[in-house]
Amino acid sequence: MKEIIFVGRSNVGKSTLISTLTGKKLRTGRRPGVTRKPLQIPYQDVQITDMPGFGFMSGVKEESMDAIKDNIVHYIEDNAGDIAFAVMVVNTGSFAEIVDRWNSRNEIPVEVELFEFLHEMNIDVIVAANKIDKVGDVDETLDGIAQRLGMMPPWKQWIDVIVPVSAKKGKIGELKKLMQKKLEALRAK
Ligand SMILES: Nc1nc2c(ncn2[C@@H]2O[C@H](COP(=O)(O)OP(=O)(O)O)[C@@H](O)[C@H]2O)c(=O)[nH]1
Ligand SMILES: [Mg+2]
Repeated sequence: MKEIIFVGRSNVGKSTLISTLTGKKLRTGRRPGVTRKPLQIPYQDVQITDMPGFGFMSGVKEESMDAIKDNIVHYIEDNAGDIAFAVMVVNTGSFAEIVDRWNSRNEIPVEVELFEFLHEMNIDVIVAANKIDKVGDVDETLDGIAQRLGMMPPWKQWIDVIVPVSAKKGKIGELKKLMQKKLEALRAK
């Protein structure tokens, strides 16, 4: 069966977003790292896979965080043929700061690495810019995300890639539409 993978840093709202999309209750929480193993949830004629969150988690050793990243990469490599597309969920308000912090240490931010890896694997990516309810200047912030992912601002040039959402407030209409468009293209193949 075809699947849509949801990836992203811990605590960005992946599980909340999937719950809002599917109507199925998933464990969400303030405590990062609740989702450790890929979790499959039926969605229309495909399945959604809630991937473990990567990045810093309090109480989790650095080796375990690397292991989680390796698991995600292996999962994608092993299942590439079945992956219809990916939804990369980001916390809109903190994305730029986190990416800049990594860059200043001359390290590639995990989300940038993953975004590029998915493209190398020929997997289409939707960037769900979540927690938009907490952002003041939406356009400026989304421009900053686009630019850091290698897409020339303004972000409005990339409305088929970047979609602002608020999983918590149930504002996910545009994401649903974009997912639908991709699923229909897939069915028509
Ligand atoms: N303000 C706000 N909070 C959100 C939103 N989506 C999720 N959250 C909160 O972010 C926290 C982490 O959510 P969760 O779905 O567990 O993140 P995950 O680790 O990526 O699966 C929870 O406290 C959610 O209620 C959103 O759109 N806006
Ligand atoms: Mg989760």
